Amino acid sequence: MPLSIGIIGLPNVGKSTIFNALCAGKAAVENYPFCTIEPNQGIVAVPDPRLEMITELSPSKKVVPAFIQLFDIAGLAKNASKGEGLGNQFLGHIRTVNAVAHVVRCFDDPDVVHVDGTPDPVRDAEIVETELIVKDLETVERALEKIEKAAKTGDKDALSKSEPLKKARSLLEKGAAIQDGTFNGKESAVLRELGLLTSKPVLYIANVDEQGLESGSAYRTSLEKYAAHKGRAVIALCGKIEAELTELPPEEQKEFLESIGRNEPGLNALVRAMYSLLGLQTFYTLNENENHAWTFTRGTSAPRAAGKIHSDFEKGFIRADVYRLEDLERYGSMSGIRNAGKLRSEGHEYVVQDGDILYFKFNV
Ligand SMILES: Nc1nc2c(ncn2[C@@H]2O[C@H](COP(=O)(O)OP(=O)(O)OP(=O)(O)O)[C@@H](O)[C@H]2O)c(=O)[nH]1
Ligand SMILES: [Mg+2]
Repeated sequence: MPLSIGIIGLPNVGKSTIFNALCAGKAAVENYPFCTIEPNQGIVAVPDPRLEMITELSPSKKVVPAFIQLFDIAGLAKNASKGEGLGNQFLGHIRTVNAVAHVVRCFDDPDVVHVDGTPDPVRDAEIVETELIVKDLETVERALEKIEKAAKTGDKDALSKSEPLKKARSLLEKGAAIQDGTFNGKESAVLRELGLLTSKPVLYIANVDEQGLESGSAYRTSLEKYAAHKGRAVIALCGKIEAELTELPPEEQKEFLESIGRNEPGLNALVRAMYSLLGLQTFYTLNENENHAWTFTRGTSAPRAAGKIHSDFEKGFIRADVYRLEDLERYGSMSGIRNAGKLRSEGHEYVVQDGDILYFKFNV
């Protein structure tokens, strides 16, 4: 399964609207015959202009993009961490995802009820974040209690976990997320076992109205300032417009986008931001049968990258021929690139770079 993002936020802010728009109209993707696996779970292709460009220059019968997995998580109310409503159960769903997209309402609409009367993006974001922090604090305290009991029996292993947990506790007590702290490798390993909610990378989605989209708004600006302060990204889009867009046939979609001065749906930028939030990069393989985008994390060696395609490729790895989209644009084909002396041949130690086009040579 691809890495996953959980869509979170207060109730009624547009999470499901955005989730459904993300999953709409992408049903026939190979390997994932149904985008929406369950009503609240979907697999989404990553819109990739590089893959499109590659396919224009070097057509193939099939094109396989990269994917991410999405979860639409029900709204978190104040005191969700205390088990109020269904909130507590949904906090559990956040535990299983790799990163979080936090939808914040930045639109006025008297027809859409806001849990606290009117939107206030910073207050609203903080309500949700506080719930996650309170829940984490509870988790850490429980773990510390266990450790103290074990330590009394002389369990050295338990004792070694105590310091990282205390460090996490004091961070959470200050109202900060685990993400905002600095933990070394050993400390992180201890915390990882607990699956803390605030340890996951966060991206904000400002759900704006048309004006907020075109020229910005006070709501949007306040969220952007808040996010910048935390070193997090914001993607602004209008859930309502995105949902309407998915209903249109491609031609009309294009016209509509042009009429609002855009060349692609806001969802495309959102999915790319999610992909990079997950720390993912892409390499490509191409031939006349299939142009394929493959997902990897920074620091992956050429043989490991080959292993993503087939374990035999990794076991029998000899070398990888490497080139870039720019080379393909310039010389037209891999043989053109080779003839120009621009094809690089890399060995076991090579660290794959985002955007590399690879051709593996291997023994079986
Ligand atoms: N005006 C306006 N309304 C929106 C927008 N996005 C969503 N809505 C409306 O807001 C209401 C709630 O949207 P949902 O997507 O169901 O909200 P949610 O966050 O999933 O809500 P819960 O799952 O109950 O927490 C619906 O009536 C939507 O039509 C938007 O961009 N503008
Ligand atoms: Mg919903």
